[in-house]
Amino acid sequence: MSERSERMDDRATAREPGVDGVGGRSPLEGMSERSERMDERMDEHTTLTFVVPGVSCAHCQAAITDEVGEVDGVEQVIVDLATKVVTVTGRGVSQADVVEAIDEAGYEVVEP
Ligand SMILES: [Cu+2]
Repeated sequence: MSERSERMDDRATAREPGVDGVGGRSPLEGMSERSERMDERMDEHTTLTFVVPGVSCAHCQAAITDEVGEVDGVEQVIVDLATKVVTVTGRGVSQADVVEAIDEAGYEVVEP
């Protein structure tokens, strides 16, 4: 453990003499690492939202819930009649697949 952190300090000192005691990482590196982690998490568990203005009643709600529910990886579909927003959660869900499923149900997704 201590050997490893010594090495990291050496590397940080070699590249950026000013950075000391920040774990051997520049702020920029920290940012890219964070966004990589977010990508991994998105692959694990995804929440996607779609605006579907054509949704107006319980029938629309059921049709979209059924169709989108069959998309690979989808765990939950919430169709909000008031906001016309369809919220899909699941694992590794493809946005294109959901749009297609909503289309098959007879509704159109628009850009927010
Ligand atoms: Cu309806």
